[in-house]
Amino acid sequence: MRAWSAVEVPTIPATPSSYRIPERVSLVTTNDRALTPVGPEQGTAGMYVCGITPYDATHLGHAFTYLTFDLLNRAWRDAGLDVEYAQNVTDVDDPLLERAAATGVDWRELADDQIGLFRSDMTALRVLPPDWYVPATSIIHEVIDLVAGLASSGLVYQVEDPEHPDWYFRTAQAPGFGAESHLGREAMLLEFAEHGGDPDRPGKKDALDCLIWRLERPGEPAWDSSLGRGRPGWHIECAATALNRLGTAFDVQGGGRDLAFPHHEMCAAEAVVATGEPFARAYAHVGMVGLDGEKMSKSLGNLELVSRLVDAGADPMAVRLALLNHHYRGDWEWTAEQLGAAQRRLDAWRAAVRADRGTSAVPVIADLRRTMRNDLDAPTALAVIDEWSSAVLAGDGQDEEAPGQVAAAADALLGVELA
Ligand code: 5CA
Ligand code: ZN
Repeated sequence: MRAWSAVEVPTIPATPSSYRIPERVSLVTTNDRALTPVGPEQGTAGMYVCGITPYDATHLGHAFTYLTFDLLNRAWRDAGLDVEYAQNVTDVDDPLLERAAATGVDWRELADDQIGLFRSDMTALRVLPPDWYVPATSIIHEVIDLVAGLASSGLVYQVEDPEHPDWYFRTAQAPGFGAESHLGREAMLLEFAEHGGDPDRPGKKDALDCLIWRLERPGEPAWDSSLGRGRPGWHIECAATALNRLGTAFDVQGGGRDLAFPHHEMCAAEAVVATGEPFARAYAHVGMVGLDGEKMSKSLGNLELVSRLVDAGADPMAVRLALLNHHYRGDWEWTAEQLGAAQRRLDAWRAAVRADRGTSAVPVIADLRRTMRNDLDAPTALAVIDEWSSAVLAGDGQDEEAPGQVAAAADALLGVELA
């Protein structure tokens, strides 16, 4: 499936080597818990970012997550790497089917509508599209093949439930289990219950075992398979999607912080057992965006939507700037004032890049590269451009090329189009 409209990324002038910039992009990864270079020294970086469950419109929390990995994509490209990027769409899962049933809408129609909205939001925000945009319903055969690969490990079984003997995987038996999240068993059980797991289901061999194939229930979509008619579990969807496009040991798996456990740990457990190789080399997680004192979430209904802001007249580049004003790893709360402040910043930057001349772009570009390669420090990058644009608006500098060069750097590294 084509993801969304491609975005042209301008090239920015090279900075002289006297400006020392780290060669590699580094992140504070969840698995290493320290600043770690991510991506190869040269060649192609592989990135898998967990996509939406399309039952409600894209909110600013989702947008913040995809924007974060867009910054990583841009930083890698700027550092001279090619990037292979895959993203899934969880277009068959409990919350989607429950919402469809509750509202009397066909689940497929609901999913397609929401996928459409998501794509137009991503286009408006100038997020570079993934190379593969993969609905779960399009890879059922890949899931079945992966389960077959897992089954030879002896870690796959049918739950003791005569009515619904669904298929499970003995997650906690996987080599290296826990190395991504660093959680102890008690914390894992709590997180599992909170994020789509079923620790209390009778008939499982271990509370942390995860569903890999759910047998058909009346009124639910189902596909024929060697495991019986049914549909995939959640983690196996992402494991199959990533492995079959990026291979094993790809560079980064990303998503919001709510996916660190169980989702990413369990994807990795399945992939490691099926292939004997590591899944992602690094895991990166984005802080939760809140509204009115709670995490913004579809289930709570406390949402601010990209599409609503844009329909109400917001410049999508101001929405992007408002999000970029927060470092990706922290939790933060959305307020309407942040959009006003971002619009004022955007106006100032646009006025500055329209000037005939300004102070040199060379140190500005070096500082932007340095800050973005250092754990995607977007708030500091914004301050770098603020300083340059204030100087230009105060009449400083004689460099006629500087305004165009700063505009190109803001676009290439931050995705903020100023022209
Ligand atoms: N389909 C699964 C991933 S395979 C899923 O979690 N879908 S989602 O629609 O619930 O979330 C999509 C992405 O947005 C995930 O990476 C999730 O971690 C992230 N996300 C959800 N809510 C927030 C929030 N409030 N702040 C930041 N990121 C969020
Ligand atoms: Zn996922």
